[in-house]
Amino acid sequence: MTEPKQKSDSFGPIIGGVGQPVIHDSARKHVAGAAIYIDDMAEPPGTQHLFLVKSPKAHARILSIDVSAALAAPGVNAVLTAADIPGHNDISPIGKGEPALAEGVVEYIGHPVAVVAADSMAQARDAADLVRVEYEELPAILSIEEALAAQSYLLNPMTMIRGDWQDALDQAPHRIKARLDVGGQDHFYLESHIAFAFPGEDRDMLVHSSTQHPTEVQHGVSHVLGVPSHAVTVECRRMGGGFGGKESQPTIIAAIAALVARKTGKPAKLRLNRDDDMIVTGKRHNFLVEYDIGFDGEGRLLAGDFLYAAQGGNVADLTGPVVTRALCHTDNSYYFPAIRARGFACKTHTVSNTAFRGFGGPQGIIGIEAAMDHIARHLGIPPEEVRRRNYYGIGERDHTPYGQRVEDNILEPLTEQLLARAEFEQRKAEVARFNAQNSVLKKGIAMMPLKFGISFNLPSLNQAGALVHVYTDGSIHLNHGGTEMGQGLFLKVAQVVAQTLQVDLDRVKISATRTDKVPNTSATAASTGSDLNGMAAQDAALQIKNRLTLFLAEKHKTDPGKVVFADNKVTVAGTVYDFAEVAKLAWAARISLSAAGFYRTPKIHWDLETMQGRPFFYYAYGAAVCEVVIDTLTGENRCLRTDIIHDVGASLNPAIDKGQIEGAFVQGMGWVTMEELWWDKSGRLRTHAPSTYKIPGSRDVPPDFRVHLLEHAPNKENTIYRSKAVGEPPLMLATAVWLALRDAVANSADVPLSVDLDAPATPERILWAVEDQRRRAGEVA
Ligand code: MTE
Ligand code: LUZ
Ligand code: MOS
Repeated sequence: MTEPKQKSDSFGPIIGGVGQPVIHDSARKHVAGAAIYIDDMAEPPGTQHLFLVKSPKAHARILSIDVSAALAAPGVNAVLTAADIPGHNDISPIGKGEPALAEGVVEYIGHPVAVVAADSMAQARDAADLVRVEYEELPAILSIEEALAAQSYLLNPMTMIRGDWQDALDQAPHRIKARLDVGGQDHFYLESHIAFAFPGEDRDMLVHSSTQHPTEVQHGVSHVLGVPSHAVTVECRRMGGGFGGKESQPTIIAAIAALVARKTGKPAKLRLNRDDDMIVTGKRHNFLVEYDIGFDGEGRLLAGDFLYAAQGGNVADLTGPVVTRALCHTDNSYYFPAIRARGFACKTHTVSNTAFRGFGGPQGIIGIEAAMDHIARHLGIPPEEVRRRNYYGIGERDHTPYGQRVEDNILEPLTEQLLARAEFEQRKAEVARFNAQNSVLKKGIAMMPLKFGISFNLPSLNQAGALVHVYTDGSIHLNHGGTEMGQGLFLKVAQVVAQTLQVDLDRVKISATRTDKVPNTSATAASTGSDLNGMAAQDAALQIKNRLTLFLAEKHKTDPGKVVFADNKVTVAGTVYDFAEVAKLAWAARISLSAAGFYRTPKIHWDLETMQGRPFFYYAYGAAVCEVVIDTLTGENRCLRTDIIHDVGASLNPAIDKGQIEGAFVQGMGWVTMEELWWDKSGRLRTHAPSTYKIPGSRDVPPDFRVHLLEHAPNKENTIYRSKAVGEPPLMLATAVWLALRDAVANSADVPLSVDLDAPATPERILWAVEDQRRRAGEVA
């Protein structure tokens, strides 16, 4: 990585332009503790600190709420419930009927019932215990199986069909059926949910929210307060991580903070502690996956019938689009001549699950990867070979189950490169040798490809705006609809503006996302932040550049084509201006130096009913090889080496992109190996702190970790500087760790057999799988 350097006077490339590996704009502030997060903001006198009163029942009717004892407690200024909401108690992102505070019924353990506002957090927390709520318990549905049996759904079941799948299945020479349980995942961002609301004059409200989606927070607050959108301003400078957990969930937190601010007339801050964050807010959906697949003797897919059932929790939230994306990734990189895929959004009395990096894609992909592994072991063909035989073709065998053609397929050359770099064949032989010599430790190795669709599955969300001002000293203010959660979006967009106006990066001021600067934005999600906001910012910068160009051409009585922006200067007819001089001259000539930019993704369309269309502008590709070792006596395991080649098109910032790939992979590894959410029989989450919920630490990172960006691979579609989205896709490459663990389990028995291992592959599950493997091998032998 490079830091913007002092540069010489000679003409050259700008510092910090597109493609340069510039460090994150806040990197130093992050490590020095100088970056300001919402909880670091100075608190005005009178600030109210909030604590939630939460349901102890999974499903119950609220008979009465008595707040009198809590109200009388020291420091307490208000105790509010749904009855105090002046507007509508609804913060749904898509549908209807998702209350900010429980009303009439509670639907999960942790459901916010009331909020206590006090002079300190400790006082609010103590008083929360004094709120008396009477419940009448109702029957609860706590699992996917129970929901399927009761047909308890949040949305109508979805079906995606291509070809005569039933006939093709019946005719197939080989057929296997299996079922896979796929666990959820807590986001575990370092900064938990927080909102700080400031009441203004009239009925105005300014809310600082840790959110990926300021516009949705604005809508939620405006609904709950019963005021127009123009009365609510939402600001977010940065999040301490979001990972999808702050796509829809911040609205609840912000609406409650704003409600208190309105009722008390004082600033109000709601910050969830770690336990409350894990108990009160949604996670990655756990899925039940069933597959029934038909294939030929070479392992080529002929047909598939897939069922994806997601645990949605108490309300729909984003479960519909998550299941849609799972269905759109049933294929991963593989061609299905015929297929049916069904999706179920199950309603359960558990916390509402939500977006999480990959957004259903990981659950879709792990299903087909389990099936690939299954086919390979059934036929005795190497799994990587079965995978490659099923890759989408070029110009043929290129239709996805949802009707989009795979036009930018680079799977085969990418795989070739990876297998060579990873010395795959040689290491596979070494793994076999190791296993022949060791009875307790067993190794496994696996390769998997990845194809991930880029764009929100809902076409209307693929739009963005930006606002650029040039000041007369040549400095530039940049604002756009995207939010910063550590992924480097602000930096990438600033690089785009620097590149477009040909000025050094340090001339561009990165500023907090605000709903009054750029309105009606989409969530920063679906990895589209730089694709969308980069284009919108470029549009704004180009408008200003064009005005400056016309102004100078006229001034010098020459052709606009003769005006050249390069290296902080503008050259026209032999005269060289500093960029700042041009800004000052243009101002004096009364030329506007401010512009609003806009972008919408072309080519995409989607039919919700038939589940056919072109939902994705393009695909991001990648592949990974992982080698693991397991201890067959304890189930303990370790990823020893990982090789990745990932496709980011022409990278906007290779340092940031590499960091995204490494981070996503390790987060994915946590999902498939160690992060286990565990609810007890009453529906209470028992893993709600780092003491019981294990995320990967620095020593879980593969000791030999080789990440490469695919080179010379500009996006074939016209994206911002031909780059590709990177935020989510590499998470799914961690499925290769899980596949390698399955390989190690298979290798723990003398007879080659298919493996039965769910996700996450915790030490217990690996141990059971090894025992199961050896037992079945014994039966066969
Ligand atoms: N990287 C960091 N450091 N922190 C995050 O919260 N979120 C991920 C990914 N990378 C995240 C991250 C998710 S879920 C998405 S959708 C993308 O970043 C969003 O940002 P982008 O569209 O700018 O890539
Ligand atoms: N679709 C999608 C969405 O593919 N990714 C998302 O993050 C998303 N969010 C909301 C609605 N649809
Ligand atoms: Mo990312 S799950 O799309 O916020």
